[in-house]
Amino acid sequence: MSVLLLTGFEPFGGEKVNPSFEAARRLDGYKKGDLVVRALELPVSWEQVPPMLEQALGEHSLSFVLSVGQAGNRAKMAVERIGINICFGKDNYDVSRNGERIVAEAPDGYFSSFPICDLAEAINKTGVPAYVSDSAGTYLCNYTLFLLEHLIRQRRLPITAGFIHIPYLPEQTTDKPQQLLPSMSLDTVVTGLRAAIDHLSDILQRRCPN
Ligand code: PCA
Repeated sequence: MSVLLLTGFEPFGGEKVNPSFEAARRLDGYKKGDLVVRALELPVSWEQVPPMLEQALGEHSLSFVLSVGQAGNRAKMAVERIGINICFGKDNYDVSRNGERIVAEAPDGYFSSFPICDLAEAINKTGVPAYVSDSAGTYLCNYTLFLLEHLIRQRRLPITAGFIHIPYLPEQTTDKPQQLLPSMSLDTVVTGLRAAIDHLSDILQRRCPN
């Protein structure tokens, strides 16, 4: 079996849940063809994420890393195109970044090594709205996508990676005053992520048919 590592984040910004890890947890152990999903929760921490990713990328039989994060202002699932070499904001552990490069000597950005347009289309086909996003921001989600692509290239790993931002859960919007605050149910998010995983499994099958 090949492994797809599915990461989600711990809650941040005063929220009690983060739908990204709730969804990843639901898909832990999901199998499609030769692919099995392993879920991992990442802390919203500038310092803890890099060693965790470095360790995770060493896992035997790893083919894909799909990272997921919450983006409360988005109405659709957003398949991210690029991770940029900049970090900004205060994390859950009171550690701040102020716009410095993530890796001093690395390029300005890395495109996701996933077939992002095909993934957005596969998600849309299941009836779950998705689009290709040109900015993952400058916080921990962008950081994770950038670092994954950096480490994969640096170590020449046979792994591809990508990032999907997801909206708030409906219950996360009840305490907020905005009238037009988008949300998506956990079932819908799980359906969309499963479609993306199934698509990646098909790619694997075509790569190594048996
Ligand atoms: N979203 C944040 C970090 C953790 C998460 O779920 C982001 O968009 O950067």
